[in-house]
Amino acid sequence: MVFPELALTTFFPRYWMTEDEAVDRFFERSMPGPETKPLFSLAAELKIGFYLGYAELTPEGRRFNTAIMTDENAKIVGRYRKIHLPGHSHHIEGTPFQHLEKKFFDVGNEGFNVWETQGVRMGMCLCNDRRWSETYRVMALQSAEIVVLGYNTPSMNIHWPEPIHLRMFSHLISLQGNAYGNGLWVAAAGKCGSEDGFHMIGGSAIVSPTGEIVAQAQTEEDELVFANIDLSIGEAFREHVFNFAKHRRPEHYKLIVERTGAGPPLGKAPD
Ligand code: ING
Repeated sequence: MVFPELALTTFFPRYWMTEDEAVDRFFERSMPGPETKPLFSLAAELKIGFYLGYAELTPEGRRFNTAIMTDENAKIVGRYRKIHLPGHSHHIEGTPFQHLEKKFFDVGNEGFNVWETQGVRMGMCLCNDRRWSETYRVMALQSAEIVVLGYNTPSMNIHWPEPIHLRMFSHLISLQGNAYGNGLWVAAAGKCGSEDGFHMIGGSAIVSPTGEIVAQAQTEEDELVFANIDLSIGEAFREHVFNFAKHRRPEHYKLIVERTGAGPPLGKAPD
């Protein structure tokens, strides 16, 4: 069961406030905590493992946009702290809302990992991470079979007048292209519709390693998007077209880790 990003609270990075106020109102000090214990108990009773996104305050006072993954006994087997934090940390004038993830959260400090649970190798990420190909490649290089993620995607772009249909298009193509390019199943759950009067896109979906969408939310209401998936489909892609060991040439990829931002071209006239 994949729940969305920041599933326990409103998407509070849309609001300007101090970090202390955000911590007081929206961050979990323990997981499970008193409010989430019933979710863990029911999941254990039903033998359903789950992914849950929430705002994490560590005992040392670090703040992360976090997700946990449990096994079928509601035992936490993995934790992921969001690495690609979109938006800004200063106040932007003249927009209907902010996007202050860089203000309220530290960059995740535990990397992109894959866990073996319930007989499946499963990786996790969060929202904006799904737009970056490196996210999936690092997990596919750990032999992931499925990547699960939650998201909160405002339908309005506060930086430029992006046509609204592109918000759904870029969301889905990020899932489909990267599922295909890494031989992965991808399951993404969005918190959507009007939250405090601010609209977020729906489009929760389950995507096959073929890149095809096998199940997708039809509304912006509460929905269970479900599919019986065949993990062996991914094996075919990882064995042939995306057989990393056979086809990848990391000696030619070094710019990917050497450069953070784009730099000057390297092309030269042939001898
Ligand atoms: N939300 C958005 C997301 O990546 C965004 C922010 C939307 C960034 C569209 C760029 C383009 O879906 C979160 N919470 O990351």
